[in-house]
Amino acid sequence: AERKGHDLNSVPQHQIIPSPSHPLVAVTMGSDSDLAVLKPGLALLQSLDIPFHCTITSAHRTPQRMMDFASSAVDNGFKVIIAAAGGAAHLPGMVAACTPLPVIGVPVKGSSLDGMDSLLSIVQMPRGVPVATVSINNSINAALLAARILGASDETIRFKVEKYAADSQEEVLGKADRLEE
Ligand code: RP5
Repeated sequence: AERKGHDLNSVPQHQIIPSPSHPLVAVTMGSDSDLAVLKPGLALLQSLDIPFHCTITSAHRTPQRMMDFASSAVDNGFKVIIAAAGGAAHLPGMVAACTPLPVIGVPVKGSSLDGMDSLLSIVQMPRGVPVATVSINNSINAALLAARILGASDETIRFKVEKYAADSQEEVLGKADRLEE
């Protein structure tokens, strides 16, 4: 697989950056306009030391590229796919149809319908082809779910997921303490 990832804030949106180790997570999106929504999740994957590959595959504008991406995902060594799309967001479902890997769908809020179009398009997959759907624009949860899936068979990643939860708890407890002072 092409390798890409890490500091996406500092590079042009399509540029590929070498990853130090083999990417476990493939992240795809229907358009470069989805990247801003994905960035927090990509940063989180990076902070968890989970290598990822990031690309654009539009289900309707580049259908062959999308199918090639999804159908080669296993052979390319990926374990989980995150797919983000907006509008009539068929990308996650189409990707899931072309791979046995777990697919996490991120509904992207577009300029109309407050993202409900994307949410319902992704969450309402008919039986037989599952897409694990996170809430609208919630790439953080997509990254964490990918980490949990990987963590089921990778102790190092599982520890990092547990540390993330512990840190979140500490943050809330700290806020509660300051509020009660
Ligand atoms: C979808 O259409 C993309 O996932 C994006 O969320 C939306 C708008 O795409 P652009 O018009 O910005 O390319 O396919």
